[in-house]
Amino acid sequence: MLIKKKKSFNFKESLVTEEKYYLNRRKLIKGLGSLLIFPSFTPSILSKNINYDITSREPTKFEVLTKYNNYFEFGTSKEIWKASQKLNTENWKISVTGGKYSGKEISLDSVIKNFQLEERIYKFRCVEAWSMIVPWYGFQLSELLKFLEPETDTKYISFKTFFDPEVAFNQKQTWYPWPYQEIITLEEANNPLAFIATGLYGKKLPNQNGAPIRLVLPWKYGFKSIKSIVKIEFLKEREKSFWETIAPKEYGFWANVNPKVPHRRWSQEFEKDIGTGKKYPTKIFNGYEKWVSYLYKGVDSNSLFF
Ligand SMILES: Nc1nc2c(c(=O)[nH]1)N[C@H]1C(S)=C(S)[C@@H](COP(=O)(O)O)O[C@H]1N2
Ligand SMILES: [Mo]
Repeated sequence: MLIKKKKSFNFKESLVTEEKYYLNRRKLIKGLGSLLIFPSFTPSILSKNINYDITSREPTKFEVLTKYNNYFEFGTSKEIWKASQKLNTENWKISVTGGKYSGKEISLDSVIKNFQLEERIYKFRCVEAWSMIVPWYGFQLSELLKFLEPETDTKYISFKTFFDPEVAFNQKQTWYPWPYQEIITLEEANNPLAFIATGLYGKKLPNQNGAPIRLVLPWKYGFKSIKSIVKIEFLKEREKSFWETIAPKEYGFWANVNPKVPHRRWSQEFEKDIGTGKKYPTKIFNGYEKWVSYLYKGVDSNSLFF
């Protein structure tokens, strides 16, 4: 798989770009096909994310992406965007257990400098049967792993969100197993699709979307894509995630998108685009099968989804 990367990412330019620019650029990319040489005047971000763009659906509008969210720390409704503004994302630190930086706190700003930011337009599918098309930017999770140098016998990687009930009022609900935690295998984490987002639509990630740093795993149900990460741990054994602890039969460890395995309370055969309201058939691995199916060879297909 070819991903063209350029040394410099014109960050300032992307910050001032408008939604329309993204829409038009995407048309341009689609129209020209994947083996194209970009003319020299093309901004550098144009050379990114061609290969993983699997949908012809238009990116969901910024207004929609940022006003319809799941972020349980700030409440159980979709309207948490205001409440989430209380989170201070300045001077963000991530503590690491395992690998080269074990026991240390690393500053997000200093880590990000080591990576090339790139844009990825991904389809994002929530287990609640809605979906959206998001122009994320950030870097490949595998880059971060290279930087963190986990021990060679690492099997799983765990991510945790902050715990601060003073900031996120729903964390006062003590029956939830806070903090939010998600775990994936190291092999999954090294898949080129696994992405760390620090922004969307060329803008810094809004708080409600998981600022300042979140995971994006487009072939899995949305709950695996954990927001506002403060802790990364390299594990030799699997632990239970947040949702697996709450309802293991509904939100399993693998959580790979699969139209054939219904949620206990609804079908997963279709999904509704939150921007247009249109319904689409759900695709296995959310349409990313050709990049990820090798990860699950020899695994009982039903066990993948809960
Ligand atoms: N920390 C944390 N991360 C989270 C969640 C959450 O409640 N808390 N919700 C998950 C779910 S269920 C979904 S569908 C997506 C929603 O991402 P979005 O609000 O950017 O669309 O975030 C996921 N990551
Ligand atoms: Mo979700």
